[in-house]
Amino acid sequence: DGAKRVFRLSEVSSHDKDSESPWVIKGTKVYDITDWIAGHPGGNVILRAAGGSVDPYWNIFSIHKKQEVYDILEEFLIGHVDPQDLIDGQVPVDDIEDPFVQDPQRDPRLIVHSDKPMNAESPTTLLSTFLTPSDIFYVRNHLWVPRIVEKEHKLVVELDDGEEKEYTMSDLRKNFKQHKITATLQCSGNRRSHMTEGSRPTNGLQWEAGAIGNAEWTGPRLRDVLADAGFNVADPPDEVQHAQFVGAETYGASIPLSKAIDPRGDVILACQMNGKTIPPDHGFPLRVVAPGHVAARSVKWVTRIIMSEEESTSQWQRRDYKCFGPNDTEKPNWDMAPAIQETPVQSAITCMHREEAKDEIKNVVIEGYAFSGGGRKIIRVDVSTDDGRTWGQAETDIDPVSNGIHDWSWKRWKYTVPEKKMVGATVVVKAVDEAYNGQPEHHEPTFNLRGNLTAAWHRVKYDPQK
Ligand code: MTE
Ligand code: MO
Repeated sequence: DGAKRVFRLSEVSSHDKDSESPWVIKGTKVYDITDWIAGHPGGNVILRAAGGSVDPYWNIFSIHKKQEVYDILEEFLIGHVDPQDLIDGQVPVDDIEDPFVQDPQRDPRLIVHSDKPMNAESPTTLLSTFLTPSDIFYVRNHLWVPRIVEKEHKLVVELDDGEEKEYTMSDLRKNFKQHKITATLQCSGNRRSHMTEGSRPTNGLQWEAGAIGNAEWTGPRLRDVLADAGFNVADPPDEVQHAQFVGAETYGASIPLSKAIDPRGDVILACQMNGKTIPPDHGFPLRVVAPGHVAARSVKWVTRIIMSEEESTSQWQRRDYKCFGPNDTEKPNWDMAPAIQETPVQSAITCMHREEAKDEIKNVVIEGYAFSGGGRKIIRVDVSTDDGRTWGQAETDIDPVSNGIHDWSWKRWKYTVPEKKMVGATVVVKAVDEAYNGQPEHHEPTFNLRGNLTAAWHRVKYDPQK
């Protein structure tokens, strides 16, 4: 029985991150995690603890402190630490550096869902401008914010034949034409809490409607950099089907080759956000912006691009960001569903306020956003103030046209109603894009356990106090 084996700490420590069979200790038990790494939600991050105790890490990454995780670990039990190496019955552990201590300060107006890693959304009342100011742009971090010195930052482009080319930030700024794209980034979990309320509990951060924002991004086209690195963008090799991106803190994701090299796809390596250096939380100094695709593919702090036959092998490509049917509540067969790339039609109400009264007729102004993936233009926003029985059309031409070949930006909309019609009103919004795609009326038919791509009609009861 393997679990009865006893190991000296010196032996455990030889099974470190560079070993072929990494081990960790939890309490005084020893686990061989070799077979867990591929399926571990945080990917290789767990290797930081290899060769020693996982406890100080899990004290920081506290999402691990639940039975479900302990049960998985138990499958990899191989034995115990030799009692002669214990002090007061415990494995002596070194203090580890908390990778989050370097995280930046955040704007106190953000609504925080978790702080290590930082996940915070914009209050929707602040999403009232076409461009979302960077300081209130939602933050969705899976890990810590890597501390990067711009002068030392390198981007490596790895081609399918193994050739690599390296770029500094100065190369990317000076040797390539800089493109300015206005693009909306939306987390696949935006409005997840609405799905939970409207149907059943979902797993994941319970975002309201503020995990979305629109910004101006500037930098070279990915296509141009790939061409410079020697990739044949005009006639790409059949073996290459995906462009994988790796972030400095180990996050990874990929987009299909067709998007990466599309001269009209506007994928850029952004060096700027809203005309300034990108803030640390949003990818300083370099992030991919793949407009029209779910924001999870716009990899922040990008250090490596790999042109590959395969999608990124990361958890965030192969697991989390997928949808299954409403009935699929057991362990899904992850390989059966494609990774989310382009996103469906979305719309939401962001605020309702009484107009300053010019005369006796008082109006309520209802505002919100509407957005569709794939650069598909929003052609209509329908608003109802009687819970969907009758409809009117919102005004959508209130903002400048976005930069970029397709419609990568949300449309903000406005709908004005006499206040007397708003007594007890339930306001509903739904939008239509240029492919005449719409939004589902209810959450249940699109329920998926992970609560991804919540996009049913947004309903809000009018509250005159607000
Ligand atoms: N890139 C890295 N390197 N690490 C991350 O955790 N999160 C992704 C994406 N890119 C992430 C990343 C997800 S899921 C989203 S929704 C967006 O970044 C969030 O971008 P933002 O924090 O700038 O709003
Ligand atoms: Mo996300």
